[in-house]
Amino acid sequence: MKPFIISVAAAILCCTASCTAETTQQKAITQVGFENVKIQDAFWSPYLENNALHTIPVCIDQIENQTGRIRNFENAAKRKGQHSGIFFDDSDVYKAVEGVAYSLINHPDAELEKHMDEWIDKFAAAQLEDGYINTFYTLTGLENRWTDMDKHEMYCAGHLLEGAIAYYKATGKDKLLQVAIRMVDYMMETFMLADRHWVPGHEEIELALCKLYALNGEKKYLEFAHWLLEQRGRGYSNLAQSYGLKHYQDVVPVKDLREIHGHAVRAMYLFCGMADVASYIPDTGYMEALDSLWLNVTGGHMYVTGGIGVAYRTEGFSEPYDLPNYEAYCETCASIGMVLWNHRMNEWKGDAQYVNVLERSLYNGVLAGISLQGDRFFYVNPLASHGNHHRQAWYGCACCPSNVCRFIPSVGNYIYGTSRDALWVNLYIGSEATCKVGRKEVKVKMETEMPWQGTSRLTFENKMKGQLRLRIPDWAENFTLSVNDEPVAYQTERGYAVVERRWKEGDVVEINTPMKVKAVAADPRVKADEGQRAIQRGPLVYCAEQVDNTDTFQEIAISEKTEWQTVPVEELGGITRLVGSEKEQTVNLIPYYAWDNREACEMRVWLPWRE
Ligand code: FUB
Ligand code: ZN
Repeated sequence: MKPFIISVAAAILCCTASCTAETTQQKAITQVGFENVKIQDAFWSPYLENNALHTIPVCIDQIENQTGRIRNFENAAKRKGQHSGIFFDDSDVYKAVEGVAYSLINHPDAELEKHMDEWIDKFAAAQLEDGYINTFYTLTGLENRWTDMDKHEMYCAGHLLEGAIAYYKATGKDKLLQVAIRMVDYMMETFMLADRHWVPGHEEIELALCKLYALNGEKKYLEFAHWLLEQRGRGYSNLAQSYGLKHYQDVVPVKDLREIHGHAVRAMYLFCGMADVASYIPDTGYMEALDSLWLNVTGGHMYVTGGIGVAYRTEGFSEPYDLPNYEAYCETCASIGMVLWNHRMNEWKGDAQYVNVLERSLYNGVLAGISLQGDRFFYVNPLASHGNHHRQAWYGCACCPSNVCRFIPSVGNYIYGTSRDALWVNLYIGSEATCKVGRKEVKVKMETEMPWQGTSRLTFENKMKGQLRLRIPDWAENFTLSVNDEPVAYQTERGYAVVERRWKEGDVVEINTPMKVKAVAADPRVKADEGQRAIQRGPLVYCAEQVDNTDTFQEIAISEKTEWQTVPVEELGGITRLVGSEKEQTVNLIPYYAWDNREACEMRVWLPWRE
């Protein structure tokens, strides 16, 4: 097989039944939440199982036994004792609760639920009379609360709220939700209603407040999210001391943001909050800002893996096209943020370009952050290593493991969407789903061999009148589409193949997107990738590890003449290897997400290219 050479332009160039909030702005798509999607997939099911079997137990053990995170809550409840760890460690505990909640939907576990109920009792006991909850300030001096905008009080509250909503949805229990709402009400009274300025130094609360509004329809929570967004960029903060205001996206009002700068995870969570608020409140100007920012991020700040945020010191963005490989930071949380943001952009626009980026970040940037067993994690995800990187069970700053814990079991969120008269398929992941198209409940089943082969079949389990919109991945140069084995007419709209008809129970739609091995060239302005190519097949970016190229690693070079073979193997969870040969030379590649699951060794995504 010959490589197909492309030049990528850029850097490598909810409503559920319980929703009562009104959407005033017309979004193109409403996601089908993971709670209505049962994953049954050769690639993804092991990830969900490993999350339940390994990731959640690792997080619980670290939170409870190896670190003092639960003790902090116990001490806060007694209002005495020491605080241990970092000032925002509470957030990891809430993220683990969120992960458990999502996991309980696919993997019910009464004992685990009881365990979480016990944690929740401890959180409730640590809440102050006025509603404030934060173990760091409760134990180090309440007189200092709300004095330093970078101390993540609202960031922790946002994760509390997200965890509480997830736990309520999964179990019907609202004790944690009541704790979270009391904290939110207290924050509203302290700031918005008291006309006191506050710029959260790490965004997160804004998107969480929108989730609360979506859950209970109480407009004041949406207004609080809007108010917080409008606080930014107006000179109200005390954030400048350490990294400068750019780091915190606090230089101009958010509607005027046009170029990306600052801390990557903060930016992603901010953009999610902006998209959420804009979907309810007209004329915010937020979507115009997000359109520019999206072009800017994907046009000069994103790695071929969908990772973002190159700089170690700031965990943030650098100059356009400054994308070093060995030094790439690419925090796992930032890739998760890319998925969350691009998902919202697609909900707004119904344009597959956002899912193309989402898929890139998901299969490469996010999955590289987790070992195949689900028990070890990367915080930074470089695109080349001298063998000095190795996944760890935990980190002093543990935002990434706890984020992975909640992200993996919610991957069902990104597969299907609906609009008044259409069912949208965004990702091809084996699953059974119940979707609301207009007023009609539609059940579908997807079977697929992705990401290894490009054939996917969607079966209607009841009838539906309307459009089926199937995303055509950007890596597919062509595709075929059939219904019940007969070719079918379709139109192409914003990256989706649209087929309209009266669908009957048992109708089978098959989409076939052949996967070629592609040699991807970077934008010439990316100096770090000069004279090199990255290999991609389907959504997966590949890499060379020294362990597979023992004596030849330093001499690896590929060219247009390299003949590629795909070799499915059982190792590393059942990957498809790529073996490239030219004359006497052979190069062995594995998917980037699977690297460092054996001994620590050299690794490269960008490989020398012989013209
Ligand atoms: O500050 C909270 C989290 O810790 C950030 O999102 C990560 O980048 C890490 O700094
Ligand atoms: Zn992180």
